[in-house]
Amino acid sequence: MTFDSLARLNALRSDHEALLSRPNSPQPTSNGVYQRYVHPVVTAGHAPLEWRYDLNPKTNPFMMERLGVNAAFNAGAMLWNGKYIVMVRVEGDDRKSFFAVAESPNGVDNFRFWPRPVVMPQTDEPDTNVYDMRLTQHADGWIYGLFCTERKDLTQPGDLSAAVAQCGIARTRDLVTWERLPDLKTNSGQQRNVVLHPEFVDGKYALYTRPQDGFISVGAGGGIGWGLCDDMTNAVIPQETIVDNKAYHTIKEIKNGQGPAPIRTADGWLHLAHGVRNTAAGLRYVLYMFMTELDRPWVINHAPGGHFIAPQGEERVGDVSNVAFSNGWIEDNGRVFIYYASSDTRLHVATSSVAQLVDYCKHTPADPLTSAACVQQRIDLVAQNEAYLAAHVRDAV
Ligand code: M1P
Repeated sequence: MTFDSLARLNALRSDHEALLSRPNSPQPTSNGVYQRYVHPVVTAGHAPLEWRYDLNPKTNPFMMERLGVNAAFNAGAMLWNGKYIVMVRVEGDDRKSFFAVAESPNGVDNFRFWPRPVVMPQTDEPDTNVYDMRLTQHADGWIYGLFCTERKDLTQPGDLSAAVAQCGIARTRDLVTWERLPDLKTNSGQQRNVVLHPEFVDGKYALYTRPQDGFISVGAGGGIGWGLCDDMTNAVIPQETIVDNKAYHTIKEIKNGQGPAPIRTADGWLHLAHGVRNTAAGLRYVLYMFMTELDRPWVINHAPGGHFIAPQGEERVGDVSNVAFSNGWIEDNGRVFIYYASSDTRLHVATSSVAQLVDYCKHTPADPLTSAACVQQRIDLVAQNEAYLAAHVRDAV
């Protein structure tokens, strides 16, 4: 029996091209806040064949996948040369993540990876794993990538799972060549989900942080923090203030974290974040929104209750099930493309607009924190609707 490696390669190429060029379309229904799409925008299958296969039939006669890609998810995002760019967390079969840029002409389909993954320079303390890059086009002219760098916790040699998370920092002018800067220094034991605000505040760089005592558990503290630093080439936050706390019996009871850098609007800054609660089936990650004051981006003035996006249908299942996570969105002429990943497996888009998101934040009631108060919210809504309908019917007559 002979194996036709060329035929197999041709079949692989044609399947890959079909996936990459597959049109995406809006789902038939929407909640009026945003529009989900039928297909994920980036999956493990989008990774170029050249990253996975040795294409030489002499050295790979069975055309086997040599370096498998397991998942493509949690992506930073930005507009770049008129294209929609996502900085994807690509995870190999070996569990290590790396960053890679994929670009699309319209933000909802035809995402194609650039030819090579990002080569991230190392600090003196090499990363074991890197993930979840937040891209910020800063007023200083640089594009910053802030990400989680994970290393073994050497103080616990007997515990193979003991790890330390810190905020890695790199900057670029072209998304290809990266200058690695020292990790962020704060007074917290560990950090994840750190995001650079796009503008100077009081002449300083401003960062959203997520202090945590342990690698998974945030411990007694947690919440979304805020701190200022003088210099991103030696980023130190001497004082960190929690501006969005986790709270009992809410969608952010266990922990939370800032998503992408906030979007400036005439009404204030739009923020997207994730909240985590515990359940009998494990942690559940959902997305929520809030707004902060324009001149004081650390002061929350609108906090709609409940989740904004929760994993739905097939999104609920993956390597880490029941997770919706976002670290990237793009605002383009008032239209907003929200890149969210499901269950640590694949990347989706939901589209909305600044007008819709501001309306959502300003007019969605806050979480009243008890069942009785929630019932009252609905009673009030029903009464309001009855009054409106009565007036409307009278007007019509
Ligand atoms: O597995 C769910 C998410 O867990 C972490 O987020 P957090 O620090 O808020 O718990 C991150 O590892 C994230 O990448 C992952 O999606």
